[in-house]
This record gives sequence, C-alpha cells and structure tokens, in this order.
Amino acid sequence: MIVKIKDAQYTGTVYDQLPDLPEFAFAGRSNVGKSSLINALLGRKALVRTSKQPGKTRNINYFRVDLVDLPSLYMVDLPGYGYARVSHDLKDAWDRLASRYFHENRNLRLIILLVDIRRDLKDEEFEVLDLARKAAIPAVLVATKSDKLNFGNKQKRVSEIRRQCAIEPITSSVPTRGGIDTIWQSIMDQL
Ligand SMILES: Nc1nc2c(ncn2[C@@H]2O[C@H](COP(=O)(O)OP(=O)(O)O)[C@@H](O)[C@H]2O)c(=O)[nH]1
Ligand SMILES: [Mg+2]
Repeated sequence: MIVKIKDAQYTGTVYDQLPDLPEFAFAGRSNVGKSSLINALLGRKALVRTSKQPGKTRNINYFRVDLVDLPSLYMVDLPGYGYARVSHDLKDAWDRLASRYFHENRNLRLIILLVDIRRDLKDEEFEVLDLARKAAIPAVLVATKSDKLNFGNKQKRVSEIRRQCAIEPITSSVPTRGGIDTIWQSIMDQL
C-alpha cells in the first residue's frame, strides 16, 4: 500500500454536521462493488457493509480516513442506482440527491465512478459523468471485478469501455488487490 492509514471510521451521513474535509465520492450501480472497493482501499474487511442491502444504502455515507503525513479525507459511499426495476420515484430521488451533492459541495475533489468490467456503460453512468463535468469535478472510471475475466477478455472489455466514454478505466479486483494503488494515486493527486 502506498499510503499509511492511521484510522478509518464511519462518521455519519450527508445530513449530519461533519467537519469540512476533502471528499472522494464513489458512485455506481448497486452490486458493482463500491463498498468492497472502499474496504479494500482502507485495508479493512468490513468497515463498509457489502452486498445487497438496498435499504441500507439509500443514504450518502461518510467514512473519515486519517492518513500518516497526509491530510484527512472522507470516502463517500453514494447510494447505488439501477435496481432491476427502478421506479421513477426512486430514480428521481437519486437524481435529486446526487445532483445536490455534486453541485452544493465545495469539498468534493473527485468522483470515482465504478462500472462492472463485464458491462457496458448505460444512461446512469453517462449521467454521473455529465453531472461531474457540469459541476467541474474531476472523475475517474474504475472497471471492477477484473478477476472475473481472463487477460484477453479483460483487454477487450477495457478497450470497449474506453471507446464508449473516451476515458481510460482503471481495472480493479478486490481479491487480487489489482488497481488499489492506482486508485490511491488518483486520490492523492486531488488531495
Ligand atoms: N470477484 C469479485 N467480486 C467482487 C469484487 N468486488 C465486489 N465483489 C462482490 O460483488 C458483490 C457486491 O459488492 P458490494 O461491494 O456490496 O457492491 P455495492 O453494492 O456496489 O456496494 C459482493 O458479493 C462482493 O463480494 C471484485 O473485485 N471481484
Ligand atoms: Mg454498498
């Protein structure tokens, strides 16, 4: 690991009065691996609750991270979108929450958008990229679960994703810790 973590803890939601710190937000559809990736970045097994608990992840959750010799920051777990049957109400609620979060937040330094390496980008991903662009927030794209593909297929999917959005994705894998250092580097570049 290229950074040393002093402490990492859940500190509350977007509705709590939290001290101002730089924020790094993780976005992506449900089950893409957001919580697992945050845990892997923090070297924790289960600080962030993983797997399908839709009710638990509707809020914007803040995890405070204290680093050795670097400023403290928040990793922000945005609610997953794209449930199998998204109701319009749920989609509208997500759009409002996300749009306010992106536009009314001076501490937001970077959007880390996750997409499953096996899936194509859909409207929701383009919406997130668009929100980031309009709010002038830098964004990186992470293609998750790369351990699910062999080398050749991984290359194919990476170029397909790059073609779809003109962004070079960072491939990640929680079990092999692939991509973790590169994602930390993108965070430190904006810290
Ligand atoms: N093989 C593999 N499985 C992963 C990876 N990341 C997450 N998962 C699994 O995908 C499922 C959803 O992960 P979770 O982190 O809860 O997704 P979230 O809904 O985006 O927060 C869980 O069963 C994880 O164990 C990965 O890099 N590789
Ligand atoms: Mg989650």
